[in-house]
Amino acid sequence: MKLFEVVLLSFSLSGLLFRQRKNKQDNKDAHLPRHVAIIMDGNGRWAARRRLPRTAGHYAGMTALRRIVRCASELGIAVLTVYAFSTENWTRPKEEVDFLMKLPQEFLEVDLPELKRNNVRVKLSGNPGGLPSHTREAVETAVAETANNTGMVLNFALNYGGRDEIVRAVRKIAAAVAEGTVKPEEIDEEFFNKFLYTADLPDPDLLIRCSGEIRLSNFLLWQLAYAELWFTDVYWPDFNKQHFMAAIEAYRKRDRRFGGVRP
Ligand code: V0D
Repeated sequence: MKLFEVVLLSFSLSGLLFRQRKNKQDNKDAHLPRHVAIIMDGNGRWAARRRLPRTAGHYAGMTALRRIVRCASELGIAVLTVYAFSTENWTRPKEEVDFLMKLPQEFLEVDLPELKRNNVRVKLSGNPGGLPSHTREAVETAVAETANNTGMVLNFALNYGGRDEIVRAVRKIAAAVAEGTVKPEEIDEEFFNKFLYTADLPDPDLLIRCSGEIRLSNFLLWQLAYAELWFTDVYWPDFNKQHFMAAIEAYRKRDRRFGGVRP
């Protein structure tokens, strides 16, 4: 992005920010996405480029996450979902997995007071059963301590897989049908949605993926059905407010063109 573009974008978005601050609920006119989902990719490559261990990339990724959480919350985004750890990530070297599993504790020790001050509600999407107890307990504490907050939902996709989520939903519904409490005719999209981790959330309007990969990688397969997709070559640890705002701005332009004809 060229300097003048950054300056221009900052101006147009500071106007947006001002409007948002006045009325956080009413973000319809600004065409802001209600729900933004992010695949925080490129931490390992960022580190390799600096001849650093991959763990240093993950750590730098956490700093980037802090930045974007602040920015999204200030803008008045209702839900921010971040892909922190997939069901496939267990195949990584044990040392790397062990390091990653310590990050929720670290993040929350540092950030929970600020998240609380900013009225952010922490949520987990994924299978908590497979997590080490120290990781699960850290996340569960954060979820419990922010349960009554009414501001932005910060949704961590942790031990999450899109197909796994769908299979779990099918299993629960099949059991209910077998038991006779649900009739097959009752199963429609709205009904099915209630069995997903994200049952209480609107679908993402915008998906951001960093680091040049143009894939979904098993992320929110059901929920992303109508999302705008935005890709960038920037590695996640380098992802900043300007990049985030460029993605939001691209969404706003596309959304305006669709007007009222979107589902
Ligand atoms: C590493 C970049 C925060 C992506 C961000 C266990 C990869 C930093 C959390 C976190 C990770 C999760 C739950 C929670 C609070 C914080 C986190 C993981 C990886 C995987 F309640 N960053 N972060 N979790 N990285």
